Amino acid sequence: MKPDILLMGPPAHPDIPAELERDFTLHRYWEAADKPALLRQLADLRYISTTGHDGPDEDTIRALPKLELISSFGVGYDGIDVAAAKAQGVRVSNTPDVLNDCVAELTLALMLSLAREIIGSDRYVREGRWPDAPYPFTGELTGKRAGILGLGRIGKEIAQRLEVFRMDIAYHGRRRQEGVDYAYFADLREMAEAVDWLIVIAPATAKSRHKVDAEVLQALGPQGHLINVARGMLVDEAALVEALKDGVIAGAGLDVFEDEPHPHPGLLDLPNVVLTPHTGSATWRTRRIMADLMLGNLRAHLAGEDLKTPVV
Ligand code: 8YV
Repeated sequence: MKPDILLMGPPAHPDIPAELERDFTLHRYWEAADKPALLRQLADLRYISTTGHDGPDEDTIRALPKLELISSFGVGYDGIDVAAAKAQGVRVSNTPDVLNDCVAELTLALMLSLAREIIGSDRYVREGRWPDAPYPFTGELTGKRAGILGLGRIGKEIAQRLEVFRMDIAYHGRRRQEGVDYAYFADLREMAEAVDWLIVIAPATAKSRHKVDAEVLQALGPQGHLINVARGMLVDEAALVEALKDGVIAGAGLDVFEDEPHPHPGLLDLPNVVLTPHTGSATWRTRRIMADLMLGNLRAHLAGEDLKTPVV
């Protein structure tokens, strides 16, 4: 008999349910009308498949005393109570590294589309305004200064791509990194003041909530742009809307939001923002590799082998 597995939220790749069903009997948590009843029915459950946003939370972990592994799809795991899992001896795995290129690519896409006003230009052509006058000049990335909040694995891929644009690169994080030549700022506000582009790619933790607040935006200044490809909670979205409206900063490119899938309504009418629906890793190639790694961790555990990419 196949063991049970609980899929917490909608699959992050369309093939995941069928692929899980090869080895497991699949239960869909988010679709269950009576979730406590489903957890009672699955009291002997050993495996969970999830993403970094769909849990499980502490109560769910506690309701499953035989749980062995939470295999998550995605690098960030802020939606999973890892401390509760650890306390109960439950392993957690994620899918780091395999999405670095993809997220870095979207970061550049947001930056280029803001700097060169791709969306406004596209509208200009479609609206038939080109014959009347050329499109107004725009900014560009070349030679500008970028500050990366969170120079981790994805942050470094972003930095490499920015080097190609001959941008001056700085970073802020808990500490200066050995062997990294980019300028280090111990203070985020000071970095924001020194750069034209502030790029957020740090993990969501209790300490990183609203790290980019009104004061940091003020420091970024009227020529400055904000990019967030990490988690919405790192940026005070209400303060960002005000800053964008009042010209405190020039613009923003956002792939993530505080209350997904509901961006702050104030963002929707602003011409100086580019919004994408959390698609940093959402390409066929990358999502396939992430799915393989999420499934690979489950299969490794089933076979009694080491997890490929453990969190705890
Ligand atoms: C998600 C992400 O995995 O990796 C992360 O941390 O945020 C994404 O790649 C994706 O949105 C599926 O939930």
